[in-house]
Amino acid sequence: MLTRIDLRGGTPDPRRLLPRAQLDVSVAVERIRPLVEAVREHGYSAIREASVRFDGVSPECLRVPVEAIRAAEGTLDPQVRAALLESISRARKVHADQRRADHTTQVVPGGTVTERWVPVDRVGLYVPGGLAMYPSTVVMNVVPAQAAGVRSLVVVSPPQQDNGGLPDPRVLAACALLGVDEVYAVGGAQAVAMLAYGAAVDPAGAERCAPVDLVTGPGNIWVTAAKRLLRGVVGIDAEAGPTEIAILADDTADPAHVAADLISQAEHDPLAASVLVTPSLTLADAVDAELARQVPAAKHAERISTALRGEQSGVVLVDDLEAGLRVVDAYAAEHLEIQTEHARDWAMRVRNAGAIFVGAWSPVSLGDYCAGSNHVLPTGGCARHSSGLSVQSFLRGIHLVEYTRDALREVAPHVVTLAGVEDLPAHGQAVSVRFPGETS
Ligand code: HSO
Ligand code: ZN
Repeated sequence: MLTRIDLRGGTPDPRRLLPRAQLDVSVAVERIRPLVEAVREHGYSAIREASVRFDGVSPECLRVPVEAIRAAEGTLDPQVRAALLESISRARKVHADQRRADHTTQVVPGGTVTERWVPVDRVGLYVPGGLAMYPSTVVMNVVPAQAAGVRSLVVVSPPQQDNGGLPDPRVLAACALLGVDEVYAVGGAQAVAMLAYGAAVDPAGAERCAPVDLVTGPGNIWVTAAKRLLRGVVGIDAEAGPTEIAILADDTADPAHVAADLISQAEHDPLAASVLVTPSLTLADAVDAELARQVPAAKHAERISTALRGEQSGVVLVDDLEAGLRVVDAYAAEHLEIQTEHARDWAMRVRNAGAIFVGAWSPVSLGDYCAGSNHVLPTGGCARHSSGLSVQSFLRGIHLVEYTRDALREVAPHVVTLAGVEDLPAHGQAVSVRFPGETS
């Protein structure tokens, strides 16, 4: 079922040969540009028009009433409620440990630099509502923002036809469980534009969504395009593309588990990527047999087989695990599972991955919901330079520079010299003016 890519015998540049979807966000950027402009100019009416056109429904007042958020929590199935609370409490544990303390470095006697970690003031969290509903994504966005100390948090999520134009009730219930009460029934590029520019949210203009400082959260290609277009007007966490799983496995892996894990992420999207990297032909054959058995039995069989047959998925055969390590590093997967002997040792040597799932008992879907880790992770190879969402994503480090007269005087000649080298003598003057009569 999976395409085979045979890299045995070695290859100088595995990155070029690895399967990966080519998503053209720049084309989407041009398509949404007029809509983003319209939201900037006309606010409410442009948002409403886009919602009706793309979602087929929209409430007149785009802000979800607080009573509706509470009511959604009231209708939550007790089992779902318990699972969400477990997910929240595990995520809170991990994210609370990520908080950074301010730190002062004494550079010289009388000269210090303090790094103050200050939370972003107002954040907009995008929660998708297309092929699947993601109350878990509310948890993964809100928990780190709250742990960072963000004061003003707003959630946007597309209106649903079957919920009277409000976002999915489970998404609203998750907001209630997390204490978020500012929610808008807006999705797509128009939601990102509303967050970036701010807008009235009812026909009379009585209520407004104030602009945010940072937008986080995954979304479809239109959301991604709007984030790219508006980066700079507003802060953006990352561009989240279709989900990916890579599995580095040897003969010790259970093919039924490997197949189930590949299927689990393929379930998200026909463009999702599932990649197995293994030196074992026996395992590759066994996983293929398992896929042939498990995929037809899956609820979303069509979506899954499209994803697995797509150019972005496949089995990569390698000479040994050392070569496999080079391949997974070149791929830089959003999620990497290591199902090998001494899995932790291999995991510790990986350089590029959004998150690593170690051994037979840590599947990606545990991390999607209840491991305590975050599931908003870099895709499309961005794990080479970026990390997943964390408390750090919502903090800014501000340097406090504090020098005494003596400490400044001591370093003054160096400042004056460097200012001269750059032909910016006024820079030097700003220091020497403080020490009249002294030549430097
Ligand atoms: N695997 C997705 C997150 C998710 N899975 C949400 C299920 N619900 C991207 O990390
Ligand atoms: Zn998932």
